[in-house]
Amino acid sequence: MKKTGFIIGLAVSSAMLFLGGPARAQTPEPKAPDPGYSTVSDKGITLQWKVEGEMLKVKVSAPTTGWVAAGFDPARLMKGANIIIGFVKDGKAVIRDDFGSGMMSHQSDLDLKGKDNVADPAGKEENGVTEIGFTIPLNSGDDKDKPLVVGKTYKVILAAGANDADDFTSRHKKIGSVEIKL
Ligand code: HEM
Ligand SMILES: [Ca+2]
Ligand SMILES: [Ca+2]
Repeated sequence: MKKTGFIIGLAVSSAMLFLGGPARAQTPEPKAPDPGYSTVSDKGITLQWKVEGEMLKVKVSAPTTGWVAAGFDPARLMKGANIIIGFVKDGKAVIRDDFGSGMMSHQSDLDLKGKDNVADPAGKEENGVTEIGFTIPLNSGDDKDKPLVVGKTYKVILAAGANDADDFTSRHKKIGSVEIKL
């Protein structure tokens, strides 16, 4: 009887070792920032950014299977912000260049007679977390974006939609606001 208990104990503890131990499984480490990127979070939404020449590389992530977004340099609430919004559907990132057309509304730059300046769209959805990645010009010359100057500080609004909201229209579940110094 004693021997069986010992063997079972041994089997369980080696299984735990194999799985990396119970403590690690229960408290996952927070995701380390990607190398070369600066990171800031608010309300569970994370913004990572990196200046590369004339371009800004950006990643936005949040615990949702719906859309995530960042709005650069708003005037008031959503108004005037260069909003980039996207989601991952069937493993593919769909990302749109928008503009805060009102305090509580946004439209695509294309619909506002501007240009879509989003390059390198990327994204993934893992364990209920969506991350989108994209590149935008620091100064696109489009008045539906906001020129960004290295060395200056900007307000960035962050937002995330509900689970499964793979669209550009359903209201946010979470809103955050951060400041970044480029
Ligand atoms: C996708 C469709 C969206 C709809 C229908 C929508 C709608 C609204 C509405 C009705 C409000 C005012 C009430 C409230 O606080 O909930 C609001 C506020 C706000 N929204 Fe949106 N929004 C959308 C997307 C976005 C996006 C993409 C962003 C930013 C990236 C954003 C950022 C904000 C911010 C910062 C506020 C102000 C919150 C405050 O300080 O009171 N929204 N939005
Ligand atoms: Ca644009
Ligand atoms: Ca824009």
